[in-house]
Amino acid sequence: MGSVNCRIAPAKVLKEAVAGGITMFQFREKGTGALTAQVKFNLGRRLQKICRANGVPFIVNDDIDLAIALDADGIHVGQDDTPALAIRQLLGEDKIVGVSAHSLAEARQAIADGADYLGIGPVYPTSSKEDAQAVRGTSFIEEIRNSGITIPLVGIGGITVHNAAPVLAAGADGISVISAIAGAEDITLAARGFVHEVNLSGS
Ligand code: 3NM
Repeated sequence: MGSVNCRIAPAKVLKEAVAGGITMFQFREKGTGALTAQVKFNLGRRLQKICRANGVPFIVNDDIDLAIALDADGIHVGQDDTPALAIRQLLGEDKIVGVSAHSLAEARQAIADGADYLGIGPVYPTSSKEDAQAVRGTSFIEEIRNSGITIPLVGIGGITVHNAAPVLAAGADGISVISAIAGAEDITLAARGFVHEVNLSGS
């Protein structure tokens, strides 16, 4: 998530989500009204501190310079961002590299380039990404999983606590969420609900 996804202070959102048991955080400062430059850096640093204090890996979306400046645990890139291969070469083997894939070919290429995990979506309609691709449904996760790909897959796009189970049943190892947690009335409860779904699925 980023500041534009939050109805209250992002640091408070993150703290409440951490209290609910989230296992990874991605700083994604994008979209209309997103922070830039020093203010973006400052927010990233603030959120990273919360993650560090709680043992939650902190990943930066897209912004390689910020990931390096913050010494983030990793970076997540889409197909239009810096290629995963260049990022892997730049960051070395110790950092987490995640890649969004929207086809089996993209998934295979990302793995060849050194991706540690894949974001697969959008599973359901989403309003959190202005340039989201066509909805892929859960069958796309099944297709990727059944293709012999073994690295972790996280489903993304329109996932709520009510529709997460089919995503996990299709073969996702995890669930990636913006609005259903950051925009929730009770953020901790929402995060806890997802943890429950993941635990139920045995993922
Ligand atoms: N990436 P929400 S969908 C950031 O398909 C992002 O790659 C997507 O937000 C992809 O949980 C998406 O609010 C938005 O739907 C996820």
